[in-house]
Amino acid sequence: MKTTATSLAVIALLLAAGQAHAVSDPAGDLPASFAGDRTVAAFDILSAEATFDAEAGTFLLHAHTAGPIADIAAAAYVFGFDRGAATGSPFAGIGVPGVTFDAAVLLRSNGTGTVGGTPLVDRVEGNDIFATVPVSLLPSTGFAPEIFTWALWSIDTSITGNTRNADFGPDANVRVAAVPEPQTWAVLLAGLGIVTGVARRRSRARA
Ligand SMILES: [Ca+2]
Ligand SMILES: [Ca+2]
Repeated sequence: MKTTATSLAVIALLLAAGQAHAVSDPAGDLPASFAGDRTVAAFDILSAEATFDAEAGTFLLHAHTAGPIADIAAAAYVFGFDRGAATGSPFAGIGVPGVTFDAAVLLRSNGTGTVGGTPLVDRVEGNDIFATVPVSLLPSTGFAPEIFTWALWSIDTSITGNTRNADFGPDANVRVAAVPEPQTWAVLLAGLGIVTGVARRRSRARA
């Protein structure tokens, strides 16, 4: 019975490992420095994720906001990546010292974006914006793609300078998630193997 419970716990972990790793951000936390319209909910990031799909060779980007995105022409979302060569804290002056990047992916509310000088297509659905970026457009500057770190910030494109930055989520760089996560799966499957082996030995011992 105990072994069955452990097996179920391992299976639950396996299922959890297969899910995406969104980073949550509080509602209503726009920095005081933001010079745009603070009542526009599309600027307020509630969660974000950047996932590296090694098999497809792509980064999957997703932001979820407190309000509809397509209605706000000036809204855009920047995923800043540290590919290995980022230095400094460009937003320390507005109270966000933990964000650093050496590449930026810009996603606009009208379904277009850019990475470096290359145009991108993004997808806006209600309060969500998505994009798929080939790893070839974010070449390494020192890190392997699965250990790139990133942060997201929303901007009002009608404003220039750092007062256009509406919300940061996460407020400091985090590592990309990976799908599938080979090490995680290997460890969990090995764990399941041990649990199954123990159960077999116990049932043989009882017989
Ligand atoms: Ca927020
Ligand atoms: Ca925030």
